[in-house]
Amino acid sequence: MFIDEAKVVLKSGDGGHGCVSFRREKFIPKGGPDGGNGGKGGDVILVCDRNEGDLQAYRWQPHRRARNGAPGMGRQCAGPDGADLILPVPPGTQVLEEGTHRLVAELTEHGERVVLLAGGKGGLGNMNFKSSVNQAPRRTTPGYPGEEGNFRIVLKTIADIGLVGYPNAGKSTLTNLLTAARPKMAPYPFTTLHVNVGVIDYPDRFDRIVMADIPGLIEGAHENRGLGHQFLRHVERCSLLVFIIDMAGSENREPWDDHRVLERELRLYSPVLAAKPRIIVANKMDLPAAAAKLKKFQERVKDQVIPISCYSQEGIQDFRDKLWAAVKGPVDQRPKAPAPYVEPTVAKRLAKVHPGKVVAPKAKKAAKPAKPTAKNSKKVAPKAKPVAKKAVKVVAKKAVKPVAKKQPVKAVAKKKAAPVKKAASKSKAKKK
Ligand SMILES: Nc1nc2c(ncn2[C@@H]2O[C@H](COP(=O)(O)OP(=O)(O)OP(=O)(O)O)[C@@H](O)[C@H]2O)c(=O)[nH]1
Ligand SMILES: [Mg+2]
Repeated sequence: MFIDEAKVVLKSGDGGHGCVSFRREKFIPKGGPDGGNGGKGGDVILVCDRNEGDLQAYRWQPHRRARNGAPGMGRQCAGPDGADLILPVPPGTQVLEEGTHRLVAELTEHGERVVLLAGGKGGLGNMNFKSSVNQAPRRTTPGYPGEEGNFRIVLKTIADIGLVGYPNAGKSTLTNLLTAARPKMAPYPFTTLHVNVGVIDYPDRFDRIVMADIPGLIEGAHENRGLGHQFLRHVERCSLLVFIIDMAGSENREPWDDHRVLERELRLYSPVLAAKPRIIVANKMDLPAAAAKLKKFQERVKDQVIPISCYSQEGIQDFRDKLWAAVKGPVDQRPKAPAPYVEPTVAKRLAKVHPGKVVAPKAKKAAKPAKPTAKNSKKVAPKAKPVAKKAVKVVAKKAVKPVAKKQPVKAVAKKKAAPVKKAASKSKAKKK
């Protein structure tokens, strides 16, 4: 059984008491105080261990305590410290204070250590209180008590991708196909009853992507129908959600309805999850009804859809590559978070209150007619210009050219030629 939540009562060790003791040795009378200090109580330490799968151990053994420190001893010997209580937890574990729900610790990296409760300090033995005026002190201090607390340990799986979809959409089949994980797959709803984490290897890129397959969601999951929302916490940390949709509608549902319900259930679970970037995968494309439904789906849902078939393995390689680009590719090419959802009724009310802000589509409609007013005519001028130019050219060709070019040229030639002839006749007269 997969356990992802447990309530625990933890206590760190008490410190050991200080010791009252006096040195007693042959030929050494009144050897003085030699009572040692008490040992420190053990801490309660959480250690993140990737080999831990879930929190089962804490469900069956919720009361845990670290060892107390031992009391001090004679001959100035300190008591041994109490052993720490080491609690291994899987990556992605959160520790919340019971009652207040305050987040106390969060462990995500393998090997990470958090001291949850510190052990009590040991008390002082009487050797610490000797002085010139008190050479035989019988004074000691008691060890400090350890800390105690009630906690709720919650596991939120760490994965890059979370598969979200209706039961029987093919989430586990896809996980089986792409990763070495082997979740159970069968043609009945709720085959998967807990989270399965698989790793998609990209040996050519020397990298990998971690994928989480969670139980299917159904309409009303927020009212605890089906397995409810409880497993959605395991995809809260994912950087990308993959919606798996049965595009063939093999369960007598329409794929666009599935998509709408999934979106709604995510919104009702948490706005953070609803705002995560996502890609839509159309599965079961090998079935005859799928192609036509995909067309209709894309008319209704404008987001990009990746068609695949886990059965014929069509589109799987393309999907692998797109996953890589969406998770590890350049940041500007990754899918963007969807626009915040506004309920249609709220949108109507907002449009009334802020008419200028909310009505972007109406503003576009108003801009289309562009009546020929005085203002508009200026804007339209660039279109009118070429027409005007052509008209001018036509006029120039037809009417102006023959008249304007020929007549003035002849006139000028006559006027210029006349003075030359006159000048030539004058020079001839002078020579004579
Ligand atoms: N024809 C066809 N059947 C598929 C395809 N992918 C999955 N199936 C079948 O669909 C059924 C359900 O598949 P699962 O992978 O168990 O579905 P799931 O989404 O994990 O379902 P839950 O675990 O119940 O949420 C199985 O019988 C699969 O063989 C596909 O591409 N084509
Ligand atoms: Mg499954």
